[in-house]
Amino acid sequence: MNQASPSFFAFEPAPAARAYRVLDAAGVIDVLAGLPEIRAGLGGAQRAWRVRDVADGNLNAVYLVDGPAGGVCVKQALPYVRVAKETWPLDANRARFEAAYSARLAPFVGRLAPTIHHFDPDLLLIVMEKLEPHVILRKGLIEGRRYPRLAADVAEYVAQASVHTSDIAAPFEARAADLALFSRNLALQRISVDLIFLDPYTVSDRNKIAPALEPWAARLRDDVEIKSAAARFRLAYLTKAQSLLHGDLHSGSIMVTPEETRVIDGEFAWVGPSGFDVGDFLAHLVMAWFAKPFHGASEAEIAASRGAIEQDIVDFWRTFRRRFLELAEGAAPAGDGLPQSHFGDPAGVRRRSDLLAAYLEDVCRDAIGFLAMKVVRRIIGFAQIEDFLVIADANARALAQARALNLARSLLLEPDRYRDIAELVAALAKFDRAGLDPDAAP
Ligand code: SR1
Ligand code: MG
Repeated sequence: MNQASPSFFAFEPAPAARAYRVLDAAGVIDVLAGLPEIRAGLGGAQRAWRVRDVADGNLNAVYLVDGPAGGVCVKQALPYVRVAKETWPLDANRARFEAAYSARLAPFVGRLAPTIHHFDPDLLLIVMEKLEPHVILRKGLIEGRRYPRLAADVAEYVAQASVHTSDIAAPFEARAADLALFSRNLALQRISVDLIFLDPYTVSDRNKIAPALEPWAARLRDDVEIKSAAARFRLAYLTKAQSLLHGDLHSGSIMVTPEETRVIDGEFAWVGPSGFDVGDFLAHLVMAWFAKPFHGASEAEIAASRGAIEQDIVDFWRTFRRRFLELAEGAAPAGDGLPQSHFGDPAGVRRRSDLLAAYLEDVCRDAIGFLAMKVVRRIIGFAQIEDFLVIADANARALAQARALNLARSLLLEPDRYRDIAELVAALAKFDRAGLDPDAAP
């Protein structure tokens, strides 16, 4: 296990000298066999190991390997976008940023992320804890399953990252190191900037637009108020370096059981606005809510699933806010932004609390905008989500998506209506009455 190794942070790829190659299942086994600790953990002879290709996300190869004594998960960054194959080349060095992100957050998030056993900087391959019986959250939500720990666990994860990698708790030298490292994660930031912040508001060959949603796509391209709001959040993403972000905290980046939650896939790591991950997670709960009636469940099951998602939205928001303030109030004196030494007397302590509360309000306002932009990008952009894609009837699918777009537009144009999370939850039912026409908002 070399999670804390400084080599994670030494970003000096020399492609000609490196032994990178795309591994197949047999190649994965051979690599693991050469790692004494992993070999011991799997147990038995190499020929007894069973390997399964379980790649599910858009970008990487993922294998589960089981031996008589245990299992591991192996993730290799491919030199292209997996779902587009060689037609979309992509720098495989993204694995370095994922490994570095995991190492940076491990002291704060502990068991809320998988344990990293090994990183191979040549093969750009991460060997990590095999999560079992965990499932990808998105699949569980589509099946209508309940995860009682989810909201509190993800809130804890995001609050820990938001405080401990910010100027509230980290010395500026550590912040500068994060910026120096993660600002080089350019290939994946190009994807985020294009797919989230630019493509849906313009004509792009990458956009996938259902015919019934063409009027919505035209509205997003033509409405200067929507585009201005989008520009504000795009600029925030590019300039507001508050804390280290996961950068892709959707329901495909979280694995769950009813008892446990693990955040995976930190390859989009970026130092940016703390509201980004908050909004991303909420956006995917909101979209699961709008898609739910079209997943073939009974009325009672739909109502129960939606009620659970609403509760998760509220619990996540409130727990994030509470934990952010608790962590920030107690933050080590190392942070150079709001040092406790400057606010020592009782009046000063109160003033520091006020400043932290204002900081948090700003994070939450940003989160609402990013939530909206994440909804838009999953419906008008390239990387669409199974929550909607499993709806076989194209009209029904477009209807669910149009309802989510109605909410997103309102969040962008009327953010002050959503200062309390209860207002956002109440708006779900309102926009659930929307049709396909963007001019006929409820
Ligand atoms: C090229 S597809 C990229 C998308 O998949 C990832 O999961 C991210 O959401 C990204 O935007
Ligand atoms: Mg991913």
